[in-house]
Amino acid sequence: MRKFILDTDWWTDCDDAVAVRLLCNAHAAGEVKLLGININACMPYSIPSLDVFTRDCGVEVPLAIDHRATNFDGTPSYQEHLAAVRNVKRKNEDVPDGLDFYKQLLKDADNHSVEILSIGFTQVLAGLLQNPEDLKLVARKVKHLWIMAGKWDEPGGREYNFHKNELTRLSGSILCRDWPTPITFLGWEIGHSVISGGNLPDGDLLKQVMKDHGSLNGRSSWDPMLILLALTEDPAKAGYRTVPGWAKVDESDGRNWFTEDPDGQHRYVVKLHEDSYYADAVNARLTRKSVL
Ligand SMILES: [Ca+2]
Repeated sequence: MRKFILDTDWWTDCDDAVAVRLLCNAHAAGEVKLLGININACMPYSIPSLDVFTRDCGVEVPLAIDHRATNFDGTPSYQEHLAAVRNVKRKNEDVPDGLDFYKQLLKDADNHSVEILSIGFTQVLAGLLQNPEDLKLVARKVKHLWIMAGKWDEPGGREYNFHKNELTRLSGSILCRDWPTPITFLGWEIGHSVISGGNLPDGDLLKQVMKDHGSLNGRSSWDPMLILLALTEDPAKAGYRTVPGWAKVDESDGRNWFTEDPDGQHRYVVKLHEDSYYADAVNARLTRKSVL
């Protein structure tokens, strides 16, 4: 069975919650194994809200957080409310730091067996590349990195996950330069106009999240589209063509660049269908499967 680790900012946008619901449903259905989730932006309700939300999806997996990542601007809108609706089992202080979490999960894994899903900032993943031993561990255990980041429909594109601040620009630059496995990028231009999560039943916690975010009628689908692409595995089956080559992020301004090369280890996806095709595919997988 395919094994995944999710890296999410779980921060100001609600498409992370749509993505987590989709992935938890796949795990609860026995389709894939979710080994754990790391949050790469930190506020007091980060782990409490994710703990409540994932257990509400019938999933209880290891959680972790970058405890130092408290300096991202913005006002997260749904976490405090989520943490208040059920008993919280885990708080921020109860979970390991993101780097230790990855090292442990990867040490325990078979070679080339783990796929990483990144739908937020990349400083923890880039942090794994700083030490030669950790980098070897990633090269040995990770099979593929699927990442929502970048804007690939123009040279020098700028996108939030890479461009947000000095730390994310540097991390994106390191990640593109040094990450040792193949990478699939899903860019800003793919998910922006695909609106999902707007038809949820009353009483669904995801509906509460969408409402608290001000997106009751749905939200752009960057993160859930990345999850669905990774779950489908073959981009052609998920409705995309791919462009192979090498991605690069400029650490000084956060702009991203792509050099096409048929032998490149990186690829970005391009949509082959109308937006409704992808929105329907995401919406079809959002119904909560079970509750813990
Ligand atoms: Ca995100």
